[in-house]
Amino acid sequence: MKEKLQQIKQAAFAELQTPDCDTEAVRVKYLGKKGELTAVLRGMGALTPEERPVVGQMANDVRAEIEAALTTVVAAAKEKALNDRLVREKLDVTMPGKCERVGHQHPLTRAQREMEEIFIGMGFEIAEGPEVEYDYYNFQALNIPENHPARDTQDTFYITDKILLRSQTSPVQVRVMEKQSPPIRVISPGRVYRSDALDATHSPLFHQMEGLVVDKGITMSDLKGTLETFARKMFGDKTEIRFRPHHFPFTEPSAEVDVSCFVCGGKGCRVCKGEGWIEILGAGMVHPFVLQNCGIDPEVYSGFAFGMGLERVTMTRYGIDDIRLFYENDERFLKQF
Ligand code: 2NM
Repeated sequence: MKEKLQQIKQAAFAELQTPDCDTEAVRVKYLGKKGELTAVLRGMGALTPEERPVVGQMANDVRAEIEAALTTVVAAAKEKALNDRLVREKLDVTMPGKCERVGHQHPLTRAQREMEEIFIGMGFEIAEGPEVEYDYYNFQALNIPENHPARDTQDTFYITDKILLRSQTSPVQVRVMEKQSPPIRVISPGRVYRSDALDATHSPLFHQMEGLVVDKGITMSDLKGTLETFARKMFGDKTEIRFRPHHFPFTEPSAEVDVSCFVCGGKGCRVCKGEGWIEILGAGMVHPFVLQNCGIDPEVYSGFAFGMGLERVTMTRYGIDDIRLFYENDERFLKQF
């Protein structure tokens, strides 16, 4: 029996020394309820009374030694696992950080936000509406009946006979006039569409900002004052504006509006092509028919409206010579703003 105990101890120690030894299995196999050491203790009944305490003591010693060895091996395994992890997850806190690349607003978005701020400062509200519009709102309500020549210059994309992609943001203002009664002060920025081939100055999708004011006693001088204030905030305090007679079906009288060149101040340079003036806006007094179409009595109320292309304003401002640059998302272009 003593030899058996020595064998158990040696076998247990040998197993504990094998690499990646399953310590729990060793514990069960040798020290468990059905383990080898327990089996020896069960057989002690066959011993003489003199032998019993000796063998019992020895069995206890063997158990203690195996337990001690187990504890050592388990502790060593834990430490090795921790060391492995520390090596694997090594972190050099002195390394330079990774720099996140921060984006910024697109030049068109910036121009739009800037204009919005200027008009909000003058008491305007922002109005939005659908890009897919009824022919009625885009043309008819604006005094452009079927077969009107303005339908050619504003040729757009048709979804059906009666539904199209808006060619201007004025339909938004028609919707505002239908819903609200004066006083009305809104701007409507947004995407518009024209059936134009893409080249350096044309795009089938571009952006407009239109404005509308309707109230009792609104006159052309309100229009001039509003646009002058806008132009000076947008292009500089010294900017002058100039009205030239024009024709739009939805305004009467109508004008094209120039701003004095913000580069040369009016002397004539490359940016204004020697003119001293840069055309940026269309404007006029809302046609009585348009007011009437929207349920506003033109005998009581009058209004002015204006519209400009965001691309055009932004191109002039930054000296951009090709409209396509706005839509290509080439970082070499976008980074410059
Ligand atoms: C322009 C030029 C002139 C305009 C007219 C209207 C409405 F809805 F009130 F009739 N909204 N915008 C207008 C007038 C737009 O863009 C060059």
